[in-house]
Amino acid sequence: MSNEKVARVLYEIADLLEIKGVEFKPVAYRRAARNIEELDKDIEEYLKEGRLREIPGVGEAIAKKISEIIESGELNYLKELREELPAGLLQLIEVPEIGPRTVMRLYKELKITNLHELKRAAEEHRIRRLKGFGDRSEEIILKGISLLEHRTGRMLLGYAYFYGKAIVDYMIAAGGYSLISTAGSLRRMKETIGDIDILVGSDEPEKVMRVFVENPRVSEVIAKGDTKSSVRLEEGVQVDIRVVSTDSYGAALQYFTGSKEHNISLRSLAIEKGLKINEYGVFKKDANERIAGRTEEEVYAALGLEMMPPEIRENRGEIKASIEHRLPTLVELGDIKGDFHVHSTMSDGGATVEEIAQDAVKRGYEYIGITDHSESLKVARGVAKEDLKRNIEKVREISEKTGGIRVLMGAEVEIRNDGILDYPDSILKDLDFTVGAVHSGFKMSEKDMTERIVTAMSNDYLTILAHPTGRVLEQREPHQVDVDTIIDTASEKGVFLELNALPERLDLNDLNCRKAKEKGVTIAIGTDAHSLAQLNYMMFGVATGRRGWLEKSSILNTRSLKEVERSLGI
Ligand code: DGT
Ligand code: CA
Ligand code: CA
Repeated sequence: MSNEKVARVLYEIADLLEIKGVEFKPVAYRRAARNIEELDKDIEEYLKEGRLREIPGVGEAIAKKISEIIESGELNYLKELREELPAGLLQLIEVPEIGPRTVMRLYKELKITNLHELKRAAEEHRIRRLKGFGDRSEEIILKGISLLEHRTGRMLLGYAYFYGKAIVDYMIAAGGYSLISTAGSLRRMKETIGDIDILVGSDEPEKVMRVFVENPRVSEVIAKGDTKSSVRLEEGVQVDIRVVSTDSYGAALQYFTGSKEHNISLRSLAIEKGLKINEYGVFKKDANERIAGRTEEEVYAALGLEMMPPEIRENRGEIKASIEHRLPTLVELGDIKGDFHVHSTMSDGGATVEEIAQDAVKRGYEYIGITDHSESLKVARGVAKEDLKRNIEKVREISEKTGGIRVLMGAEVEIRNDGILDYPDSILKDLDFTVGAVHSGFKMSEKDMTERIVTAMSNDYLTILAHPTGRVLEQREPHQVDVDTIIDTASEKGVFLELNALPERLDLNDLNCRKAKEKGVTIAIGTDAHSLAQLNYMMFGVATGRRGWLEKSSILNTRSLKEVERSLGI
C-alpha cells in the first residue's frame, strides 16, 4: 500500500465529511493526508515500527484508520460514508463557487448527484427556483463547470522550462542582467510547475520591472511593484519576478528556490546554531550581524552544510546527508552516452533511422536504441513479424555505415493482458534489446496488473520495462500496480527499469527512482522520442533522476558502448 493511496483515502473522507456538514474533521484529515504524501519513507514502515502517530496530524483515530487501510486494503468507515452519499457529489465541490453546503442542498432539493445533472439543471433553469439562487447563480455554475472541463491544472515541466528560459534569455539580452536565475519549482525541476519564479540581483529594480513587463510574450500584467511583479504569458502561465540587491542575491536565490519544506528545515537548523536565516542572508541572532548572503554556497556553508543541487531540496533527507557529507554526486546530462527508447518511421516516429543515427552522433552519443512498436499496437503502426526481420537487417546496415556510433536494434513490445510479449522468443532473440510496455487493458486490479508485468519481466528477452507505472500527468493515473514488487522483481531478474523522459510521463517518478536505486536496480533513461527534437527530452529524464538522487552508477546509459554491449550480452 503506497503512501499516495493512503493519502487518497483520507482526502476522500475529508471531502465526504465536508459535504455532510461536519466541521473541523475535514481539515484534520487533509492535513494528515498531505503529510503522508510527503513522507520520505514508506508508511508501512511507520506502522510496523508503531510510529504512525509521529507523523504530524496523525492522532489516535486517524492512526487506527491507517492501520486498517494498510492491513485490509480497505476502510469500513469510508465504505459507510460512501453509502450515505452518491459518489458524484465529490465532483460537485470541485466547481468553483460551489461549497459543500450548496452541494448538499442541490442533492436534497433537486436530486442532483453529479456534474452532468448539475449542468442540465442549470441549463434548464431549475436552479434559479431554489431559495437564495437566481439566474446569475446558474450562469456562474455553468461557467464553473466549463472551467472544470478545461482545467489543465499545473503546467508540465517540459513546457514551463522553455518559457522560463525564454524570459531569462530576454532579460539578459534586453537588460544585460547577469545575476539572474529561475527559482522555485522550476529550478528544482519538479515534474509540474504552479508558477514560474525568476530572481534578479540588481541595484536598478525599476529598470528590471520595466524590462520584465515589456516582454512581448507577456499578455497580462497582474501586478507591478517596486521590487516584485507578476505577469501572465500568452500560454496562460503566471511568472513572478523579484529583484534583490546584488549582495543578497545568494540568500534570495536560496530562499525563493525552496522548497518551502526545505527552507523550514533550514530555518530550524539555523535557530539551533544561534543563527537566523531569511531572504537577505544568514545573521547572528543576537548581534544581527550578517555572516552570509552573497552566494548560495556561502549561505549553506554558514549553516555548516555543503551546497546542494536544487533538485534535491525537498526536505527528503538532503540536509542530514549534507551534514554527514554523504550527499549523492548526481548524474548530469553530460554523463549520458545514449538513448534506449526512440521511434522511427518504421512505426509511428517522424524521423528515419539514418536521421536518428546522425543526430545521435551530433549529440556525442556512443549508441542509440531504436524501439518501434510491436505488431498488436495497430494505432501506432506496430511492425508485423515478417517486417521486423527485414528491419533488423536494415538497422544493422545503417549501424555499420554510420561512423562513431552503434545503432542498437530493439523494439517496444506490447505486454499482453496475460503478460506474454507480443513477439515470440524466436524473433526477440535476434534483437539487441527489448523494451516491454503496457498500452492497453489499464483497468485491471492491482494484483492482476502486477502479475501481468512480473510475468513479462520473467521473460529473459525483456531488457527494459518501459514507463513502469503508466501514468500520464494531468491525464491518466498510474495503473493499479504494486511498484515495490516491480522494483524487487527488477532487482531479482536483472531487468532495467525505464525512466521515460517524455514530459507527460516522467515515469518512474523521482520517489520511485530513489526506491529503485536503494534496491540496486539500474535505470535506463529513454526519451520515447517520436521526432529528432524530442531526443532533447533526455534533459527532463536526467532532471527527474537527479530528483530521485540517482548517480551515474545506477544509470544504464551512462555506461560506455563496450559496457552496454556486455550488459546486454551482445
Ligand atoms: P509551485 O509554484 O507551486 O510549482 O511551487 P514553488 O516551490 O515554486 O512555490 P512558490 O512559487 O509558491 O514559491 C517559490 C518559493 O518561495 C518556494 O519554493 C519557497 C519560497 N517560499 C514561498 N512561500 C514560502 C513560505 O511560506 N515559507 C518559506 N520558507 N519559503 C517560502
Ligand atoms: Ca513557483
Ligand atoms: Ca511564485
